[in-house]
Parts: sequence; C-alpha cells; structure tokens
Amino acid sequence: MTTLSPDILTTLEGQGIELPSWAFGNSGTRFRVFGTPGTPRDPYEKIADAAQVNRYTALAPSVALHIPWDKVEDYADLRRHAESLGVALGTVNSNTFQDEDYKFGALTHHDDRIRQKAIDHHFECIDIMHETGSRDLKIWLAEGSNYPGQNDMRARQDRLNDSLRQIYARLGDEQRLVLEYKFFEPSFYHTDVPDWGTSYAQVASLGDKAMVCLDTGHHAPGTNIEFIVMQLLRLGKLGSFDFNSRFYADDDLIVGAADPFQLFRILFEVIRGGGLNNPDVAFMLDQCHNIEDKIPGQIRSVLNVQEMTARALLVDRAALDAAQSANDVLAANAVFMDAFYTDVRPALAEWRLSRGLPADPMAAYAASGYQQQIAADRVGGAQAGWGA
Ligand code: LRH
Ligand code: MN
Ligand code: MN
Repeated sequence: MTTLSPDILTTLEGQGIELPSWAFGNSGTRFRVFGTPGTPRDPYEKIADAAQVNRYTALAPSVALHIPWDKVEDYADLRRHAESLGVALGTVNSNTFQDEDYKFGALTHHDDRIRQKAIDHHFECIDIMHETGSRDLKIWLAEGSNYPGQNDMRARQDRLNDSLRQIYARLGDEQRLVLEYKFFEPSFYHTDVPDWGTSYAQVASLGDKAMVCLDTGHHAPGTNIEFIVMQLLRLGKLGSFDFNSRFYADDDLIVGAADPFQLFRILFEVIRGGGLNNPDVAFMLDQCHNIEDKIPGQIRSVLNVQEMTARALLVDRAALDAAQSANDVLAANAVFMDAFYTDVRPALAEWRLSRGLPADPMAAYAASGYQQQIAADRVGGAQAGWGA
C-alpha cells in the first residue's frame, strides 16, 4: 500500500472545501427539474445537510450562500444555526440573473435606474456579509448579447468598471470581491466577463481586495485550465475556485468525475504556485445534483478533491526538476504520471480512521439513516430549488 508522508498528511489536514447551499436544493435542466425526497425546504435545512458532509469527511467547514435564494429574516440567527452544527457561513454570491429588469444587463445596463438597482443588490449582499461573517462577495454576471451589433460592447465594459468600483468601495477592510468569468450562456454572441483576462483586467483596476474566481466548467472544450491557474497564482489574483466537471458546457457535474486527470493537473499547479491551504485562495464547489442524492453527491465531490490533492502532493518535485533541466521529456512526464496513477485511497482510509473519521464516508453516511430521516421529516412545504 502506498503510504503518505507526515508532511503530506499535515497538508491534507489543512484542506477545506466550501459547499454551495444550492447543491442541496433541487435543480435540473431547462427540460425538467426532478424532485428528491428529503430536499431542504429552507436555508436552515440546506445548512443542516451541508453539515452532514463535514461530519463524515472533516473537509467541508463552510457553506456558501446565494442571495436571494438564501434570503432569511435574521442572518445572525442563520449564522448561529450553522455554527451550532460545526460549520461557518462562507462566500455570499450575488444574483442578477433572474430578475425581469436584468433582461438586457445589470451592472452593464445603459439605463441608470436598472444599473443602480443591480449595484444596490450588491450593497445588500455586503450588508449580509457583515452579519454572516463572510469574507468574499462572489459576482457572476449573466450579461451580454445574442446578436452582433446588438450592443456597444466597449461602453458596457466601461459601465461594468464603474459599477464594480462602487461595489468595491463598499467592502469592509477584511472583505473581498471575486469576479467569476464564463465564456458563454445565457448570452450566446458576447458575454461581458467571458474569460480570465477580462476578469483580471477588471479586478486589477479595483485594488488588492478584488480577485478572479475560476469556475472549472466555464471554459471552451480543450482549454488548458491549469495554465490559467498557474498564471493567476503567478499574478497573485487567484481568489477562488468553483469546482465542478463538464463534458460539454456548464454541466455542473461532480468535480473529478468527468476528468480526474484534469483535476490532478489543476491541483498540481495550485501546489506549485503556493495556492494550497493559502487563505487567499478559496476552494469551493459549484455543482448541482440533478439525478443523484445530493448529500452523498457532495461527499463524493470533496473526497475526489482530497484524493487528487494527495496524488498531486506525491509528485516527486526533485526528480521532476532534474528531468526538466535535462530536457528528458519522457522522464519528466513519467514522474508526473507515476503520481497520478498512484492509488491513495487505502492510505486515506487508514488516515481517516486514525483521526476518528469513518474510513469510508460514503458508506458511513448511507448507514446513518439521515437520508431516510429527512425523506420522512420534510414532507409538505415547498422544496428549495434553483431559484428558491
Ligand atoms: C454560473 C454559475 C455561477 C452562479 C452559479 C449558480 O454558471 O457558475 O457561479 O452563481 O452558477
Ligand atoms: Mn460558478
Ligand atoms: Mn456555472
């Protein structure tokens, strides 16, 4: 059995992956949203479910909120609820993609009234962050156009910058803004923040508290995402990850499911660039579980990240450096692949046991009866879903 060194285990112990509250609600495609028995009916129940993931893995110490999906009367109370279950409230995500007013733009809109409304929504998110104790405001914008000539792309960039400056100016000293990019959808011709370069240009003009968020599902097929990770770390502007998997577009499947090797390559660059267990780089999931149970889906996800992190930590960096310096292409590649092909699962299971955790968190959760309990308890009332 492969053993993991004390150094590697200490590094793994410091790993924390934030869960998205919306992963626990129902979701689907534009064709159908399937309900799941036991789906949370409100943000309190979403957080209770997220706490289960942490309970069996010790890998998920915080939960991200999406506003207004997670709107509550009293955020301090929600925070107490989370803390009583052993988790913290994390990133607050703004939402300017479901309001009729934002059909033609929000932070980029040419109508000052609508643009101000979108800015005010972000001010509200910052107020919430003060109550929840959150550090990061995550902004993803659905804005753009569908047809060439539809919009003045340049003017929209200028208005976006002005809007972001106003939002940035509202941040507290300990708070940050992370700007997420996505190459297309829902806009199909142009998107106002389509790539890391645009996000970088926008946040670089704001200041040190503004960073880029990299969602792994938001790139064109074949994109070398680990190169982008390397570059953003090199520039000191990688603020956070939204992890998920894609086969085709923004599929939001379980991280590491579609392409574990890509996840390994990304995590290798994170380690290489000093981004692992670095408080400046937040690890988050951004996933939806349309057909599988949501809590085990999230447990599988954080375990996938842990497993590929362990493999990436196994890369023999000295041997890799030597092979690279000697231009020994095949030896360098072999060092890399040896680590990737190492099965670390038995060693991780043994280590979990030594820390009082279940060797197999998926099995322990299945045996706990929680899934059956919530299915029985949460009948009646509307299930929370994407948009509720
Ligand atoms: C957009 C996105 C963004 C949203 C989330 C629900 O595709 O990745 O992060 O907030 O999905
Ligand atoms: Mn995302
Ligand atoms: Mn997405």
